[in-house]
Amino acid sequence: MTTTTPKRYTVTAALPYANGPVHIGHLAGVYLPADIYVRYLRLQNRDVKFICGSDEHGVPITIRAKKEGITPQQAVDKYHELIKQSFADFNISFDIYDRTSSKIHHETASDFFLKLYNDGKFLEQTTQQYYDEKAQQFLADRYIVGTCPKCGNENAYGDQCESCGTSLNATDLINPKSTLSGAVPVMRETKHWYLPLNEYEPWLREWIVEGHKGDWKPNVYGQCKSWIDQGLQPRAVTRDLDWGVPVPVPGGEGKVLYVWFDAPIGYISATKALTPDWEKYWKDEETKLVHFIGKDNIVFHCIIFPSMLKAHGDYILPDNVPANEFLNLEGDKISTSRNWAVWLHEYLEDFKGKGDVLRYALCANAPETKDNDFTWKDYQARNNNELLAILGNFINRAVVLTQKYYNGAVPTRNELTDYDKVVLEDLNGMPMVIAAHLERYKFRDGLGELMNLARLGNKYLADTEPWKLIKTDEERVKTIMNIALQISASLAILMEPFLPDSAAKLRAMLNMEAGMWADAGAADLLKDGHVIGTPALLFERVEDTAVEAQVQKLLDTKKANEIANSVTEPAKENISFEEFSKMDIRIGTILAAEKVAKTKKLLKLTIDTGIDQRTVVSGIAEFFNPDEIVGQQVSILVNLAPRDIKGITSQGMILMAENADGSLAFVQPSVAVKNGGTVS
Ligand code: B3M
Ligand code: ZN
Repeated sequence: MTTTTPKRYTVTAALPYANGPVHIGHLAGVYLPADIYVRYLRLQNRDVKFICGSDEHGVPITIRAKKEGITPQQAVDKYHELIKQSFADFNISFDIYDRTSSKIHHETASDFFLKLYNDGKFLEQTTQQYYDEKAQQFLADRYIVGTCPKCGNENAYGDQCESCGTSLNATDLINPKSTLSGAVPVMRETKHWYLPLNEYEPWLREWIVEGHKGDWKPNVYGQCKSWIDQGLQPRAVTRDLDWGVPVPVPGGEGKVLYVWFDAPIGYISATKALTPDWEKYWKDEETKLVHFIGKDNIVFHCIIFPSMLKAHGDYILPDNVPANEFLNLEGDKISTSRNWAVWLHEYLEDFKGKGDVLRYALCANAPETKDNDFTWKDYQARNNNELLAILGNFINRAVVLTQKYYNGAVPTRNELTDYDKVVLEDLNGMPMVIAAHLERYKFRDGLGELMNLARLGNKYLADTEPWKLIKTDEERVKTIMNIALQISASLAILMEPFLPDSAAKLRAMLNMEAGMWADAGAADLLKDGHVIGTPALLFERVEDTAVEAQVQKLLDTKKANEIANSVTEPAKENISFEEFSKMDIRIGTILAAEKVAKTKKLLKLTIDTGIDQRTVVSGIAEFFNPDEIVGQQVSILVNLAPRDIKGITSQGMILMAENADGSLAFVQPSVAVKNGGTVS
């Protein structure tokens, strides 16, 4: 752990696969905390580079391309731009958002591999690997699924079980199956290069288990320790695939680097692309390297990449890897394939200009220590009860009253009461309190303290009531408003890492320059006589209709998934034509419909069957409004023996089609048919 202030920082955020858009889980887990951290460091005037980019290799990309019927290159071009734009729209302030298909990256990754190869750091092994005879290809990583030997998850990938986080070799899977053809794979010989992780075990134990105890987050430390305790094995760093960085050594033809070998090197390549000074950020012990990632990436960033860096020898190691847990959505795991997500680009279409609100809701409820749930109700409450009612309300009072009483000029303070002194002291201590949380990657707590400062301001105004005092004690009001304005100005600085758009708005309202962290907390941030700008609302109410529409969108998704996944009932036993022709089915028209009293499901229908007018009781009330079905044609089995249902004699049965979600539809003729027409 670094105790003194490091000379500089290299902060990385996991490179998202360019195989789909990004959603709130990505933002909450990785990019938002990383951005808050970096913005805070910049306000502290620290030398920092914030590195990210698209991960454009590996099976996740080729699978997506195949699904869309495009080439891998076309797929990464498409999603790289989309992801990059989403991050920009949410003010994620990367110094560079690069991509691993770039020339610099291919060279850097290739050279890295060559150095390890030349230094004899790899094992070269020919082994039996799974091969899909139908697809004629070796099955690496996500091309193969099977049961995880550790936790029993039936959909573990060939390189990792996403359920328990364990890193796997394809041959570890129980009941392996090709995801390309569904075939059970066969074994075939192939040569690969392995990083002997077992040799790094003693060093990893010393560096992590002993060196980072109490310093790395418990979830990260715990996972690492348990892997090291279970014993590490050599891990293949090449693959039989045709998409990726080619293996640059003899015998490597037709093979590429494993995506988890090249992707983390992408952090280095991106820094190279950013600045000719890149080596300072990767090779100087006085640089603090921090990786922001999601929990499924822990093994790669804490065990495998550090072992690669160690084997290479020229590079520094991460000082910390503040991985977050997962964010769920309305009680369900976020899933791209099930479209169970709030996509960042879609959010901004529905909530224009409200990027900060999502940043706030996600940070306030961040999955820092355990999985958390995002709900639209919570989102609305965070906006209406916190941003609007606490922060927005305080700023609005301070700015509006200053305009009203002093035409916007900051009044001079008079003698301070004890209460004023306590408030100014609390204000003064706030930057340190928030900083302490952020330095320890506790972004929720940092945000909580920021809101406490706004609460302090609100309480101060509510207690002192300048709007009443103005009639009796104008001098006292000057002091109160001055203090309220100093709190507002500090908020404008301290909220910048969390809410950058709103901070800019507030600065404009106060007519102040962007300040540094060290300026915040001061009692004279706004000088006497300084003229502030015009009041504007920082936040708007989020109405019920807006969040209800989002919930409806998710319900529609759920329904669509249920229908797509439902199993069709198997066919019944054969019957003879004679048996079928016993049924007398006619077309009739509904003449009247009403609910059967004291039942939920039953409607009493009067049907013109062409033969007669008769009563039928039908269990369709949950799906049809009686008024809306009058006049519709239906198919009716007219020779079903009459039955008594709830005291009504039902003569016949309406034929219904049942959808996968249990909803019902009439079986109707495609054009109008004369009542009594037979169905056969
Ligand atoms: N692309 C995995 C992911 O998106 C991977 C991260 C790479 S970081 C070097 O979850
Ligand atoms: Zn597992």
